Amino acid sequence: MYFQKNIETMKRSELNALQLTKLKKMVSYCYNNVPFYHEKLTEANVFDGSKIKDLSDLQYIPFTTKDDIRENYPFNMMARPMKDIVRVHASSGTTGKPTVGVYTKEDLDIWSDCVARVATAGGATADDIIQISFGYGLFTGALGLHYGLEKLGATVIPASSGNTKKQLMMFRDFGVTGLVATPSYALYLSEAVKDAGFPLSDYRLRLGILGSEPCTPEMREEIEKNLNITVSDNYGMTELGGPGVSGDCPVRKGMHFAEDHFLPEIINKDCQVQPEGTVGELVVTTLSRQGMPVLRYRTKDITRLDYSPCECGRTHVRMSKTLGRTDDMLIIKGVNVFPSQIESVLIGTPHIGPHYQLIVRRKNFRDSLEVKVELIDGSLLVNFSGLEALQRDIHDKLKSVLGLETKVTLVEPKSLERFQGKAKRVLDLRNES
Ligand code: DLL
Repeated sequence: MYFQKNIETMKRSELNALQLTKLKKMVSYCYNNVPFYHEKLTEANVFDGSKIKDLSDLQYIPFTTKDDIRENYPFNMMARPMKDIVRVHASSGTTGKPTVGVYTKEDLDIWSDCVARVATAGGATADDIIQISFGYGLFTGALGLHYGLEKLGATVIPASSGNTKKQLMMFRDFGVTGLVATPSYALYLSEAVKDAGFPLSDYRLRLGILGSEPCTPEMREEIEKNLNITVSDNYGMTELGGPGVSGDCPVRKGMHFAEDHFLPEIINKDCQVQPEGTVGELVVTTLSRQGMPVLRYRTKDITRLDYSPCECGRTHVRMSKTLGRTDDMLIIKGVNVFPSQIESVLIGTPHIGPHYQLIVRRKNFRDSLEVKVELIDGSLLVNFSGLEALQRDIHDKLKSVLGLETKVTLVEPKSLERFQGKAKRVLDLRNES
C-alpha cells in the first residue's frame, strides 16, 4: 500500500530530474531570503541556483551545522516573514539552546503527506485506531504523526506520554490497533501490559509506528513479541521538519527517504562525499521547505544509503538503521564504541532484560566502561554461581564484539530507570572527575 503511489514509485531518472529542478530553485530561494545563506553562498561563489547544472554540483554548496542554527536562534534562519509562519516547533535543547523549526501552511501540508507515506509504508490504514504516546508539545513527533495519520484517515487518539495505567486502559477500551511511541516507551508499555495481567487477547494492537531514537533489530523483536505487533522504524529530526523524512516499508531492509522533498548525501570525517553504500555521516538538503529550509545539513547521524531496487516497489533511496551519532560514539581507551553494539549483545542473552546503562569513568588518565544490566526476574539472585557465569558470558561477548574490557554489573529486576521519551542510557562521567 502506498499513500502517493506515483511519487513513491517514480522512475529514478524522473526523480533525479525533479530533484535537480527543485534544488536550483531552493538554492536561489535561500540566497534571496535567508541572510545567513546569502553570505555563505556568496563566499562559496555559488550565489544563486543558476550555477547548479547537475545534482553532483551540490558538493560546491557549503554545509550547515547545528551550531549555525543555534547561532541564529531563534528565527534568523527563517526564509519568510512571521506572518507567513503558522507553527513553531523546537528540539528539547538538552545540550544547549533548542533548535527551532518554523512552518508555513504549505510546509505543514507537505509534512503531513510525508508522515502519511511512512505510516502507510509501516502498515497503517484508514481503518486503524492509533494512540499517539509521544509527548505533545514543542517536540515534532506527536503533532507530526497526529496530522499525518489524520490525513491518512486513521482515528487518532492524542494520549501523549505518561500515566501508564490510562495508556493501557485506552488500548483496551478504545480498541486501539496502533501505537506511536519511542522504542523505549513502547518497551516500557509492553512491560506494563504484562504486569497489568490482562490477556493479550484483550488488546487489538497490531502495529507500532516507532521512531525518534535508535531501535536495534533485537529491541524491535522484543517489543514485537511482548505486544504482539509489527513495528516500523521512522527517522526524522527537528531541523528537517520532524518525522516523515524516512521510514520502513514492509520489507524492512532500510527506511525509504521522501526523496522528492529531502536530498541525502553521505560524507566522511573529512567532509568528502562518499560513493553509494559507504557508511558515513548523513547530510540532507531540504527541497521543499519554505519556512526554514536547510542546505546540506550535517545530521551527525551515521548510516548508509542503498539505491538498489526494493521489493516493495518504492524507488526512493533507503537509509539503514543509524549506527549511532558522530557525537554519541564513545571513545574508550582509543576504541570506538557505539551503544547500539552493546545493546545488540545484551538483548537476546538469556536471563537479562532489554534495560541497561553504560557508565564511563576516568581514573588516573585511564578510561573504564561499566555495563549495568538488569535481570529479568529475581530467581537468579540466590544462585551465586549462576550469576557469575552469566556475568562472565556477557563480559566475554562484549569483549569479542568491542575488543574492550568492560565491567559487567547485574542489577535487580526493574531497578534501572525507564523512559517515556528518548532513552538516556549513557552516563559519561569523564569530565567530572
Ligand atoms: O526525533 C523527530 C522524530 C519524531 C522522528 C518522531 C521520528 C519519529 P529530534 O528530537 O530533533 O527529532 O531528534 C532527531 O533523533 O538526529 C537522530 O539522532 C535521532 N533519531 C530520530 N529518529 C531516529 C530513528 C525527532 N528512527 C535525532 N533511528 C536524529 C535512530 C533516530 N535515530
